[in-house]
Amino acid sequence: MADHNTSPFYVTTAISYPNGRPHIGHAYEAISTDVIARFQRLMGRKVRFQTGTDEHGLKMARKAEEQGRTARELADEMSGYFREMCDELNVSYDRFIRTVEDDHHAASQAIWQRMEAAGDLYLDRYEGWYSVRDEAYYDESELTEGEGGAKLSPQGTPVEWTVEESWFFKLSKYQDRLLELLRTPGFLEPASRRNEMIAFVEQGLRDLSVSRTSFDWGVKVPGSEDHVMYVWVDALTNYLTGLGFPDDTEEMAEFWPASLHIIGKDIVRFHTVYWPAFLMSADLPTPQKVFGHGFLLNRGQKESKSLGNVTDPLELAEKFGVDALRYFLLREVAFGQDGSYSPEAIVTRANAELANSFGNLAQRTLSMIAKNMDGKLSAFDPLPADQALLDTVRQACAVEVPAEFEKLSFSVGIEAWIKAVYACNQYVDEQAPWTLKKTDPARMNVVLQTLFVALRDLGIAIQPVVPEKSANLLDQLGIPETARDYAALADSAWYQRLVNSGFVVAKPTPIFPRLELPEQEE
Ligand code: ME8
Repeated sequence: MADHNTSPFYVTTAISYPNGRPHIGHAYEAISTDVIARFQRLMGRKVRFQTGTDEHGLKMARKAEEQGRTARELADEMSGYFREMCDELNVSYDRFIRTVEDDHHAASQAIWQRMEAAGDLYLDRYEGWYSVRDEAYYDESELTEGEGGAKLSPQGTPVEWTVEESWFFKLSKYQDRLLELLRTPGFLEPASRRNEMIAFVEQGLRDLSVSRTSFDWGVKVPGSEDHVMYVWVDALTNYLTGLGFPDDTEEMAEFWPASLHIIGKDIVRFHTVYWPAFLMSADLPTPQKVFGHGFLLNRGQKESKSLGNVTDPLELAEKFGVDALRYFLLREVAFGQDGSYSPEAIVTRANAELANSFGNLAQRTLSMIAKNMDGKLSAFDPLPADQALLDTVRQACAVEVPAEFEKLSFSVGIEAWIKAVYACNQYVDEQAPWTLKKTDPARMNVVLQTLFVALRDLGIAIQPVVPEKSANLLDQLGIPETARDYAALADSAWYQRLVNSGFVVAKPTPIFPRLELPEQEE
């Protein structure tokens, strides 16, 4: 493999509002970020991966009030569902952060004090529009009109007129540095999201209200105890809290600035304008990259409680399997664009590619080796047709998949992988080892072992996407856990070592059973 980057890699998801249970969009973000974290680990990088819940603010306070309980009670219950979702979906986070935690309050107060020391905070009166659903301030000029003349945010959410004493952050001071950052290639991806942010900053930035006095569910402003911080100030700081900020920790030295913030397209402004400005003010380096993924739609429609089409991601995982769901989301949706899902689409994709192609290939190959060769492997000399297949598979697994995953083009990488699977299936059909069994057992031996080698490459390459199933396959192939990273693909001695170890292929257990479409629920 070509030289690759071995520097530490810090990746984060957005932290979700636990004002309700997690939905498919949350699952999508957690899974995609997990694929990135797993991929980078397998590329040999030291990875730190953080996710969690964003528990303060008016949205949480109001939802709790509606339900007649405290914000803390609501947060405690709902945050638990988010963590459970991550655990069930095999999301390999290093820390699941909750913004109610003490170290997070301390970190938020520390960044606040640094912004204050930089002379960037002043007390004034805020008069303007606020969307509780977006937890965002909007300029009059950004609003649109909804039914009955109601004013709506650019996200289509209601806004309310707000007047209160507030601390302000001198956002305007950072205009030029922000423009320079936004124009830095690779800082904000996909590139299609850049122009919008550049236009937003170019039109002139107003100072930002960064504290509230009309409610108290938040992090207290140091020295100004009747104020709580604007929820986005504390929320964004979570990325530092997890590394031990403000202490001079090893984690800060190693992992800050973050390599990659994964977020949805609706919160790009917070991550590429406000967040870098806070960091510049606090004299901390800005993140290397922010990627704004698209939205997931249910049969092309936004999910909402009123449409009654809200899907519980864990129900999907239970029906179809965690890895089938993960595979579907990464394969079907071009990362960065919006995508649509439905139970039929998941079943169709999983059956065609995982059950009938990859799973079937593994099942056929391993059962023939177990049955016709007593499970025994030996050194073999491939013919040109065998070598051609091995080269195709190796190219896809060791070159194309890593190159595309590195660029976050998961659907393209998986496409290269499934094409290699198809090439293997075509090879089995052409070589017909079941016929060779009678006519030329020595040749059958070579064909099946060629497929065994191909399966090992395919199993290694797809691990970030389907971690449980690929581990199961690699176990059945006798591949040691220490030899499953992308670098192992370049090791030419692995097969001989496996042969020497006396490993015997057992009768296989299917990895991807065929899925049935669920009964239509009325
Ligand atoms: O925005 N498809 O929290 P959140 C894909 N607390 N992604 C979606 C989605 C959908 N249908 N709906 C939401 C917040 N998301 C803040 C973040 S970060 C310091 C604070 C994404 O619970 C959304 O874009 O509303 C965001 O990245 C994440 O889910 C959490 O959304």
